[in-house]
Amino acid sequence: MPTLFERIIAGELPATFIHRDDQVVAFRDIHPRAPTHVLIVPVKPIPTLNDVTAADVPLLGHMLRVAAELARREGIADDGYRVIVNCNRHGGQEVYHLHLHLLGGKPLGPMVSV
Ligand code: DGP
Repeated sequence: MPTLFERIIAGELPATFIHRDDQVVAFRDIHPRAPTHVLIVPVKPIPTLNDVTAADVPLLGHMLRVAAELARREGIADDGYRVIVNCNRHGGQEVYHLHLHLLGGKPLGPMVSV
């Protein structure tokens, strides 16, 4: 079964894309938690951060560079932003296709609410 994000990448489901290259896409989150809320998603469907291998290290570095470039393009780089990876149940992961959340555009408050 393809993941939800594989279906978005394939164009089977709609999304607002702001970046696409041979390794990574980025599109706006359907339920934005901040004025800028973008998901940076590898084309390769790695389920969780736990599944990353040594071979994926360049891909993860590329994802972070894309996040920083998109932050600049979104105009949030200087004020600052947050990049999040949720992993598994306690991390609140909903979609089991690795992704970065890029959040910004307002003060984001404490890192974790307890
Ligand atoms: P996570 O909890 O880290 O797995 O985050 C999954 C995010 O994916 C969540 O913030 C909502 C977003 N999302 C879920 N379904 C869709 C969708 O169909 N389109 C878009 N653009 N985002 C989605």
